[in-house]
Amino acid sequence: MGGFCFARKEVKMTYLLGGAIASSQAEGGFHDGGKGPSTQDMRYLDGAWTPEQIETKHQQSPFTQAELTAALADDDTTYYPLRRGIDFYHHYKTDIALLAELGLQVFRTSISWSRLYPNGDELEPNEAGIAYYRDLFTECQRHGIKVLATMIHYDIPVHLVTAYGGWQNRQLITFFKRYVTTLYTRLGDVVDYWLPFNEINAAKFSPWDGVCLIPTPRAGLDQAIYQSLHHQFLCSAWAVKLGRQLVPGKLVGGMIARFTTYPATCKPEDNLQALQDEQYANWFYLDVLARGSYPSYMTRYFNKIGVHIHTEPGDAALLQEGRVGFVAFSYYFSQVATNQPDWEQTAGNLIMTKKNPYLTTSEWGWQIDPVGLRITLNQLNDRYGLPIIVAENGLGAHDELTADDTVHDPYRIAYLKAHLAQLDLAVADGVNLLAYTMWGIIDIVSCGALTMAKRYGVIYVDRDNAGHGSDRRVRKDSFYWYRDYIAAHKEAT
Ligand code: BGP
Repeated sequence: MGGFCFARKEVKMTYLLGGAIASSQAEGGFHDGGKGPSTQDMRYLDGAWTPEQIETKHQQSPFTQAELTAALADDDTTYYPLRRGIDFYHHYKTDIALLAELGLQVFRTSISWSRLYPNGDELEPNEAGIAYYRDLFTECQRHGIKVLATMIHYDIPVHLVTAYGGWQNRQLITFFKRYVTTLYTRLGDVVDYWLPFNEINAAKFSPWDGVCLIPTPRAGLDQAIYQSLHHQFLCSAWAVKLGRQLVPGKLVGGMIARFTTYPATCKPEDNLQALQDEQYANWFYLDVLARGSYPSYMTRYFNKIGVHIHTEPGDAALLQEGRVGFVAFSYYFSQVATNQPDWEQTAGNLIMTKKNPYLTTSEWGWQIDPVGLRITLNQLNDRYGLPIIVAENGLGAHDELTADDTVHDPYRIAYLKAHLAQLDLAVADGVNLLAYTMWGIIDIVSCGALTMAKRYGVIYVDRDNAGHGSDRRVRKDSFYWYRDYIAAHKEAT
């Protein structure tokens, strides 16, 4: 007789434990190896623009090529944190050796498009850029560390903004296809997992980072954001489709910044608000990437805000064909949804959010919520049924180098311990977890705060906010704790 039973079986914790950085926040080497200027190199000009900030800026002229050139020229007299990073470009061999000492199983970093194509629209790549990433990833492999490479972590060559208007221009898809083909053919053998875009929902909450929009009048802002995003969705689909041909067997994924959202009360209106916040800020992006079409709730939303996305024949089929092989997210905090206007606010990652009275916050006001990580993992698993990568998670804090030449960071250990425990619980819940890459495994320049004051790493970097310091790397207490945790995790798998 046929049938099945749910037998008791041991759940294996086979996911990989790792660490993550991004090229624009770590590499430096701003002029080296033929690299062209990227939009993140220019970030000091504008800061991270929220729609509200853009509204106040929209009457200013957008940057001209002349302004950009002038800004690039005074590079040697002024310290721009993102241009200098932590000089990972010149330290990667010793940094990877430290990560190997940590026992890291997977390392996530991004490739700078402007290192491979300084202007973005050239026909041939810059060989020095390819050689750099080949060396870096080969070094990881040599130490038995897998590589998760992000193709675009916010930055694109500046020229693509000044000459083409950035992601609003459909022509960027042609340039991206050239870039991604080069990535697969020249680096495909030394990369294990690919992510076309970091936090693709940044388009909405941080338009300069997400879709590289120069100041746009409020009236046209939503239209510009969603049109740009449509082009990014198509690029992601191309990355999946070309990946199938050029790097068969390798997974290409999609990523959002996850804003786990709870209704403030059991009032139906708060629940409706939570549902819609989730749809517009989170699910929309992964629904397109993982399900391969625009969800129906966005038709209602686009009608409401007056957005009409220009599509071309073949777009819908491409989105279907280019569905991602895994979903990924960054997780730093959870938030509350309510339509009660006077609810207390606090900060979140590049956004303001509503306060949850049951949670404590980081020094930057971000609400610390380990259980929310388990909830999110379950939600993603239920919704998409795909492997999942926690691509970013960590605690930004002020660290102090002590007289005994280390950093005592029990707060970071407590944070990691609490969040990592939720991974095992989620896997026991049935979640298909592929990997966890802790954010800022080595101290890097903070993306939102644009300083070295906000540190995430288990490895301290001797560099201050003004750019002074030896760049010496120092193991923090959390280094030894994470090393032992990874060792025990490996033992258990
Ligand atoms: C994410 C970005 C990262 C990183 C992180 C922490 O949104 O993908 O680049 O910076 O946030 O943010 P911050 O550096 O502002 O603390």
